Amino acid sequence: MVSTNSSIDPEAQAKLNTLVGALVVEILARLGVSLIVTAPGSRSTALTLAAANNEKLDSIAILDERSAGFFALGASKASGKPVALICTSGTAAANCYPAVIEAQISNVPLIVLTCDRPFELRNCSASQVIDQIKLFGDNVNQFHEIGLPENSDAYYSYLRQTLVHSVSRACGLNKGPVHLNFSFREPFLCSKNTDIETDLKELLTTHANVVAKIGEQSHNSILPEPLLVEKLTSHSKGIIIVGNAQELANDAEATKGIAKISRSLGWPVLADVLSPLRNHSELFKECLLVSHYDFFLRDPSVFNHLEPSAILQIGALPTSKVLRNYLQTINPVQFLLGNTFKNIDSIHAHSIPLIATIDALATSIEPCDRDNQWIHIWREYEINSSLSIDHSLASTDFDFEGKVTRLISEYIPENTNVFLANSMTVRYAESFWKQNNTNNSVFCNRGANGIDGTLSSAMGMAHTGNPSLLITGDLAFLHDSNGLLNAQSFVGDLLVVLINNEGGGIFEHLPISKNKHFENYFATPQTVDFKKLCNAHSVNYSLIKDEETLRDTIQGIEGIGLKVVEIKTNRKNDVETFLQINQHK
Ligand SMILES: Cc1ncc(C[n+]2csc(CCOP(=O)(O)OP(=O)(O)O)c2C)c(N)n1
Repeated sequence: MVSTNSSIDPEAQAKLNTLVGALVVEILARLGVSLIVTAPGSRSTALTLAAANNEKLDSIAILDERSAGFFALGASKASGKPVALICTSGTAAANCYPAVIEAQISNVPLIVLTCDRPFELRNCSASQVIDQIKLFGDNVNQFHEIGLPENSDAYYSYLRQTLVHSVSRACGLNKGPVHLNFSFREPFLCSKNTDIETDLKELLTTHANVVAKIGEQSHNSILPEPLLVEKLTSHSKGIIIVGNAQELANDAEATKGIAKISRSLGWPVLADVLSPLRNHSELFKECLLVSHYDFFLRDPSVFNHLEPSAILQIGALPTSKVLRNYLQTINPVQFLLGNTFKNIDSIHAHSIPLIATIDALATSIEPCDRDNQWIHIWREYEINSSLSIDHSLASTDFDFEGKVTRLISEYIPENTNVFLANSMTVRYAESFWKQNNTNNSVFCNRGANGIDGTLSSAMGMAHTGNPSLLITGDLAFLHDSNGLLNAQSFVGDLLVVLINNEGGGIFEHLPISKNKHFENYFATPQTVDFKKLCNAHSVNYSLIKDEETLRDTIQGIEGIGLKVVEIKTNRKNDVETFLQINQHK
């Protein structure tokens, strides 16, 4: 046991808090947490200082907890590793909620450490106290109320094993956020004369040892039920739909596994832009990768030629309403491949869960007899659609958002992560993102579809990682303009392509666009001057008006730092152009 005096002695209390904070952070580092995002506050002093002092991991301070939460979320998505978030008590903790929800739906291992008053200061009008017990409800995999620091071997063992349990709940098969609520009694900072180092060394030697880095473990393969494999392979006319499968970004083997399944079954793969597959066209050259389903399935007369008897679905269905309508009309058997026990059937199809990992399914399927005609028909539709879209876009002005998106997919360099904002950004990308062979990963907060936290998520994704590109609408950007506050501590390259159509372009596609209250209550155009906004945050900004400048900017992404490029579009014209292009098939 380390030597501290009575816990009511202020100096001993401060020392105990400091030691406990350091122990927590050290254990997290040893469990595989490599980044901690902190938000300033007094109650969290011990944890924050420990994060700042620990050389085994990276830490970054972010003022706004909502941004901090999304920054941590983006970093965890991109790395596939657990990321921790530390904040103080009160509404600070509540501001992490949107990111927690997104992490829960998207299976992101976010470890939220909120700090709280000790029990004697709760429920008595003490300042900055809210009820933080189970604050995030069922939106976390696990909640732990951590007992007040105590200088005993029993306490330190309890603390270590609670952290082990929490990280394993965050990183297990069903990944997701966990919430630990820590109470700390004042004071938090030791006087300069107190010797911490000797006790800290002893504490870490005795109590920080963990058996393994949970956050870096890969999961075992899960073999599929043979009977279901038999049923799956009995269909010669099938398709594979890979929807929102962002996690494939950190699983190259699974991506190759999908290509192998496709080859073995002889089934084309319809790939949403939210899986990395569209950026791995080379892997699918022996079978077929389809990107333009949203274009050619608009015409129900094609359903007769493209009627599969079975579907293998990986990830939640793509956004495309056109695809959903097609599936509901033909109503084939759907095998829902996954290992998280999540219901990914939002159309209540004639479906059955196929519990397995992709690699295990890939090795369970022997090459089947191919129906070459089946692949040929799909290939014809895919090629013709791509040509038709290119043809239409050639005569379309630069300021059509669909064109900007397609150009980005053509010019983006290899090893660049992409983040797509919600709203029309992700929809235009689904329709216009061209297949390429960059191997790039694509991310989007598609769990809860929020327009909040967009910039911060992208900054988290890009922080100390690959050069990255965010495409965002103006409202999504402004919703999280506090993310710009982190420009100076951000390390990396993030090019923000800001599509400014002066409001919510998505609502132009809805009947409400004809309502007299449309502009004020739905489109809600803002008056912010983006150049001035960027200047105020010392962030690089430029306005782009032509294809060549866009190309040069994108191709020069490495070393760009944080830069915002604004492209002005017209939301009303965009609706018209989008409809016209889709009618030209
Ligand atoms: C947090 C949150 N608030 C509100 C919405 C509803 N919403 C969906 S799209 C949208 C407008 C987004 O506008 P913008 O980012 O400019 O993109 P555009 O529609 O022009 O593509 C709004 C308000 C939401 N999805 N999330």
